[in-house]
Amino acid sequence: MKLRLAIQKSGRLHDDSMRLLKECGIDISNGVNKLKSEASNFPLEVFFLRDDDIPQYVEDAVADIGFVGENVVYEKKKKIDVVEKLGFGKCRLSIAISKGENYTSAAFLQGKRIATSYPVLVEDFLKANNITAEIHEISGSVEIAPGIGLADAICDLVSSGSTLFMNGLQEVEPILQSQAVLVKNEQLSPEQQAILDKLLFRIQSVKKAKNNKYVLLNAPNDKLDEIISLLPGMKSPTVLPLAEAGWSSVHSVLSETQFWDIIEKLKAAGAQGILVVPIEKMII
Ligand code: PRT
Ligand code: ZN
Repeated sequence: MKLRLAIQKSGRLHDDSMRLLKECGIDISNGVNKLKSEASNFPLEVFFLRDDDIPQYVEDAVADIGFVGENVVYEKKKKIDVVEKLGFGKCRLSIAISKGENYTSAAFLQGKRIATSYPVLVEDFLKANNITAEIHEISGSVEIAPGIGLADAICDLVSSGSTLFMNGLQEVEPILQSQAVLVKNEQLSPEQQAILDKLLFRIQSVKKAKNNKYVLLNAPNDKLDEIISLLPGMKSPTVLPLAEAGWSSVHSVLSETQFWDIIEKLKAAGAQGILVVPIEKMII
């Protein structure tokens, strides 16, 4: 029994999807022109597909699970479960209008023409705001639509914002925050679910490790209590005596979000020789 995973064949999510599998210790030979590939050391078969097709394949149980952007999942409205956010492919789906125009609320869009590749999500947004507008579905280069007179506004994915900027547009309303997620078929067998649980355990360990750093520092013993109180750690920090009398080595784990804040406080409290080391996996 193998679990069948669909990932993007090529494009923005492909490399990060392959990297995540690698970080989970799963070896897959990445034949660029292959439709599928088998892991040599995990019960997983990987299908390489267009991202837009992944929700349908998972609903139809051609694949059991998939890695795909939330924007695609919610646009396609297939009967599949979103199981886990994967932490890559982050972007937002936003309404944008020409730079010179003044947008104060969604009412701006009343009666306007909106070009997008996401007609379902735009329709949902308009409905929720009681607005009627004309949706022009186009499949690519949405950002040029206002310039050629095809639309008054667009709704497209944005990450850095430079595409909008280069086309004289301004982002005025994010309607969905998106990142790659793991989706699954609604009716996995218990055996399939067991394999998925193993994979999820690994993915969560990789994600936790990425969000945390291992910190080692030297502390004068008379400051130990204060320094330890600053460290959240997994349990309590590890404290080892240094060869030099009156000093200890303290080891702990800090999350990325609190990191700089705590490092500054540690320095102020007298910590020295602070080393910060990436963590590869975190099993807790
Ligand atoms: O061939 P296939 O159908 O599989 O690929 P695709 O061309 O449909 O998709 P692809 O590879 O472009 O994107 C795959 C997924 O990556 C999307 O569905 C999103 O979930 C995610 N993603 C993250 C993005 C972006 N960031 C992104 N910036 N997808 C597209 N863009 C585009 C956007 O459409 C716009 O043209 O990048 C441009 C904007 O980028 P900035 O940086 O200029 O703002
Ligand atoms: Zn696509």
